[in-house]
Order: sequence, then structure tokens, then C-alpha cells
Amino acid sequence: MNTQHVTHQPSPRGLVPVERRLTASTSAFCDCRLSLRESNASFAERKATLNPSVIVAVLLILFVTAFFVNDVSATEPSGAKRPNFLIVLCDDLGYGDLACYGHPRIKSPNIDHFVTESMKLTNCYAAASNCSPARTGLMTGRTPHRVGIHNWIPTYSPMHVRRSEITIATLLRNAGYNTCQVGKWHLNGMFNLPPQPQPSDHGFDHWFATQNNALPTHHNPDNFARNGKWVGKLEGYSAHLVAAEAIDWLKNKRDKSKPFFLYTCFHEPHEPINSDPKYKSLYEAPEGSTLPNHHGNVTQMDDAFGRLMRTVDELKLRDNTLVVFTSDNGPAITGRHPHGSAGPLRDKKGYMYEGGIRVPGIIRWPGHTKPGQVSDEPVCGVDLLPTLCEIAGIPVPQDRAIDGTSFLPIFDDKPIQRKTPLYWQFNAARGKPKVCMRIGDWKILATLTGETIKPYGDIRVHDQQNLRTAELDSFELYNLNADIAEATERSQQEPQRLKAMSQQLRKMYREIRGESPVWPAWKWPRYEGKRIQAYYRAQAKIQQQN
Ligand SMILES: [Ca+2]
Repeated sequence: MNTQHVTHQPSPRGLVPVERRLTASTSAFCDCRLSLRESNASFAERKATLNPSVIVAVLLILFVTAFFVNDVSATEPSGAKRPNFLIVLCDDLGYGDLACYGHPRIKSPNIDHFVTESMKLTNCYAAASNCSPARTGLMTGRTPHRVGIHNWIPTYSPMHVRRSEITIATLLRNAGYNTCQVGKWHLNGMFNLPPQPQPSDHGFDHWFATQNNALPTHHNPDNFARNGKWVGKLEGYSAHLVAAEAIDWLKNKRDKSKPFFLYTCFHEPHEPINSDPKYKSLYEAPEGSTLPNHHGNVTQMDDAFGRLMRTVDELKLRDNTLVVFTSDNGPAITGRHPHGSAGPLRDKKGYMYEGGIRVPGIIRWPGHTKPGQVSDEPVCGVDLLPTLCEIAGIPVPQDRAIDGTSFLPIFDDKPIQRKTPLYWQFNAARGKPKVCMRIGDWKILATLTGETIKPYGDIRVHDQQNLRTAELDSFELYNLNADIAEATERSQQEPQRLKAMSQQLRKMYREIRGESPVWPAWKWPRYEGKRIQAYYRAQAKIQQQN
């Protein structure tokens, strides 16, 4: 028996050995483990010369170990006492896309009300500037490049969150939580296909999901699967379909003897956008403008969020449920939908500047967060896993780098003491910088040597080689407290800070690059794009006929 060993064996339920769950229990127990390890070594070496006193000592240690194992299991908080976790993740909702974050037109009454009951984060970050990597960071507590999620994952791509990764859902399920994921998954290419792990393999008891976007649009999507079975064409709009499933699970399907972890991933307002006319009609715009569709899409999500929150109240779950509302990256702002907003931040989705990564973040946990409380402390998606682990009494995995830090101190208006700085990397990022790091008010960004990787879904051999060999090249430095728009580059005025931060960034970059896996070459079939284009062509034809 080696109590330090943590296995990497793949398992549908992941692995949290009892030994690991005990690591934070008592120092006395740690001492005991050490003694046991030493005793085992001695036992192996001296088994031919065992005497009764050694046997008694070993049995005594085993008894004490067993006592602590049982004791820790017995003293784990009971299901009823541990808080529930409800994570609500939007898709491409920018920092400025809600009324409560300053948008002048978008109507988001449910979220605006929710923020009055909650803590509002002004420095909340996604773990990346686009979908799959950001969701990877949220689920694993690890910076996504480390995990090998280098970019968004197209349908059928070999890129995926491997079985060897341990998600927060797996940790919570192993600790007795009932877990559910609804909406956009986007942690694999071969969604609902055998070669890659599915939501159930990454910790979810119940799931109702799409690989990426709701297709062909948010209206009447036909690409959902529920617990491994395709469900066919659905009627309605994605946000309400996703909320309805979450509500049904909360009311009728979950195991009410257990606390729950519900991960609700709305598709809105990611393209291909399609909003119910009742939400579009709330916005006046010139004929032909896509603004009502985009703004109405945020309102559509807001309405579904409101339904979900009302259910939490109806079921009297509010007081014992920690709710986190956030987004996976900044606004897309595309030719078809140029209406998203990053507020005062620079650039948008796909960039390393703040518009790509800083997002709305609202947390409600009655008795812990205060209504109307505002925190300016930087918090990131990778912090979710260590935070929920701390609340649930589960030690974070010790056999791998966890980049996030528990954000519990902010509930008491205290700063987060980070061992690992906030870090982002996207080799195919738009704009020049591909890597960045934030420490306190300061942010450093770096370009990379070598050929720029195109932000497409192909996996090319030389791109994979480039991921392994590119080095940090030139740097930019900003003080985000004084300059939220990243308008004034400060490296000339701060040479010492630039030197220290660039050295730290280089060290972290190389360590992460060394861990990141390489994927096989793969040609992107553009399956989703073809489906979406076919839908638009069919719609245009219908309009012509009318
Ligand atoms: Ca996204």
C-alpha cells in the first residue's frame, strides 16, 4: 500500500482515492501515513525476519489508519448540509452585454434583479477567450492549454478533454453529489460517440447536451442528446429547452437525498442566433438589422434564467445553493451580428486583451455573499474547481497542476492569495499577443515566435510542432486599475516590473507547453458551417417564395 500514489487509470467516474481525500484531514494523520509508508518499506525488506513486536506495531498503525479513514468518511458533512452548486454559463456574452454591466439597451431584468441579491464581480475572467478552452478551465481548474484544449473543438475533432483529466463534476459525484449538465458541452469532438469521453464519463449523472452550438439555430434544434440517446428535433428555443430540462431534473429526476451540482450552459448569444419574436419585438431597429435578434437573444437567455431561479425558490433551495452566473468568453461581434459589447474593454472574443477574457460574473450564496456586494478581486474560471472543493470538503487533486485558487476569501472582502498567477494562452488568438498573465493590477501580454496559427478548427502537423517550439517574443504591459481599456502600454516606464513579470511568464509558459499534449493531424470537415449555411439558404428561399 502506497498512500502517496494517485492513479491515472481512466474511469467513467474519475478517481478520488480515499488516500487523496484524506490529505487535508489532520497533521496527525499525515504523520501516521508517513509512518505507515516507512513501515511498509521495512516490512517488505524485513519480512523474512519479522518478530511479534513488528507485527503488533504494523497492525496498530493499520488500525489507526482504518480509524481515520472511517472517521473522515463519517465526519464528512451529510448530504443535506452540504450546499448545492448551480453554475450558469452563457456563450459569448460580453462584459458589456447586460444592463447591470452598463448596457444601455439590452433588457436583462432577471439577471439585473439577481445581481441585487448577489455579489457582482467586476474582474471576472473566463479561462480562455473562446468556447472549449474556457469550459475546460472551468471544469478542470487547469489552464486549458495544459490540458490540450488549444482551440474551439469542431464536430468530429480528435481534440477532447481526456479521461485522465479530473473534472469538478467527477470530484463532486465521487463525494456524494448528484450531478447534471444541460446545454452546450463542447469538451469533445466526437460527441455522443464511443471514442471520446462524454459528459457521463466526466462526472455527470444526467445530461442533456449538444456538442457545440444548438443546430441548425437556437430555434427547434435537432442535435441534443440525453444521457447518450439522440432526442431528435425539438420544438422551442434553446434557452428555454435547456432551462426546462434543468427544472425538470431539479423537480423530478434528481436524487433529493444528495446535494446537487447543476451545470447549465446556455447557447445564447452565440451564433447562429435565433430569437423568439416576442424578445425581438422589444428592440427597435432599422429594417433588416440583426440587432433585435442579438439583443433579443440575451433577453431570451435572461428569461430562461429567471425561470430557473424561480424554480430554485419554489423548491426552497435558495438558502443552501451557491449560484454562479458567468460567460465563457467575450462578445463575438461578427459581420452578421456586430451587436455584442465588451463595454469599456479592448477588443472581443478571441483576443488576449480584456474584451476577450473578462466577462460578467455574479455569485449568490445566502449567508456568505451579501446583497449588493461588489468585488473587484480578479476571479477566473479555473478558480471554480478549488472553490467548490473547499466548500464541499474535498481536497483538490494533488497529482497534477491545478492553476486556480479558491475564491472564498472574496466573500469576506479579502484578497485571493494565489500561488499560480492568472494565465491565459491561445496560440491562435486574434491580434498579436497570444499569452498573458495578470498579477494584481498589472497584466503582461506576449507575442510568440514562429508562424501564427490560424484560428480554424484544422489540426495541422506543423501547427502542433509550433505549439511545442514557439517561444515568448515581445511584451506589452498594462495597469488595469488605471487603464481598463489597455490603451497605454507601460513597459518603457516599468522596466523592472517588465523584467520580473516577463521572466515569470516565460517560466510558466514553458512549464505549461511541456505538459500540453499533441493531437493527430486532422482536417476540419466544416460540418457545422455547412449545416448553418444550408439553413440560411433554405430560409432565404422560403422568403423569396413568400
Ligand atoms: Ca463562447
